[in-house]
Amino acid sequence: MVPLVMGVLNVTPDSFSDGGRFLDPEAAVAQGMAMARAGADVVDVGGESTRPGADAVGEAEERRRVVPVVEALAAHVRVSIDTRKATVAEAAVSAGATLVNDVTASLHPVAAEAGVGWVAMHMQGDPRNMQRDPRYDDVVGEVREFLVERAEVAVGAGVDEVWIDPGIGFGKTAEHNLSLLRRLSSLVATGHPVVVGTSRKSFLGTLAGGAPVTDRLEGSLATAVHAVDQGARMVRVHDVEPTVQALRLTAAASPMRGNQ
Ligand code: HH2
Repeated sequence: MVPLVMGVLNVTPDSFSDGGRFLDPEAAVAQGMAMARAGADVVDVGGESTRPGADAVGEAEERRRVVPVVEALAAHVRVSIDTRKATVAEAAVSAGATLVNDVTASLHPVAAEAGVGWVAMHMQGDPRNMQRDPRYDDVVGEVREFLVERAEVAVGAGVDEVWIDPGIGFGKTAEHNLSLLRRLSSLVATGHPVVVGTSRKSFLGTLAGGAPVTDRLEGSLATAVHAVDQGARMVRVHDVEPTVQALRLTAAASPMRGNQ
């Protein structure tokens, strides 16, 4: 199955890697269109940073940031709305978004009501405190159990398209993130399509000897290819063009291609 690429578009002043670059709606729409041309299957529009320690944004301000951008892009590419707020998700869906990307894994009623897809992501704690001292007895088992329960609730509520996401970096140490990546097949085995977002995240910097956020493309590509190799059906990335190219090359060289 051809993996999907979700391009990240943060209409925020403070996102960890592209904060402030796309706060202007015109710049945001241009970036979304460029990602679509580069091969993004979905453009994920967000109006509130969830980086560790980020301040919350008011509902009206978040809606003001995302709605015009969703509206302009939805005619050209599938749009998802990355939000923690039901009202923002509803406004974005009315503006044309067809996927609710939900780091709180609680907005399935919005997706059910609107007849759109839903991504349930795992997070321990909330963005203000999640990286203070994350602890698990069995990170893979706990994340899996949480996501399966959330997915079952959503399916029961009538959501037809349910994705699960381990939430790399959300209340997890570098070692927790690596355990989840090593055993991604355990999430894939649930039968729910898996989406993974490692792009530019801080554990890639840690593993690469302190690489700054501007210097994590290699780690982002390596982990995207790994995730797809393990069965992830979608990767959430900032650098769409290199990711599409890396995934195409990997697919072309895959033994699954047989003698073609
Ligand atoms: N990561 C971020 C935000 N939303 N959604 C899903 N489903 N999976 C993720 O891994 C994920 C996500 C954080 O990255 P980014 O949007 O670039 O940063 P910020 O939260 O600072 O805007």
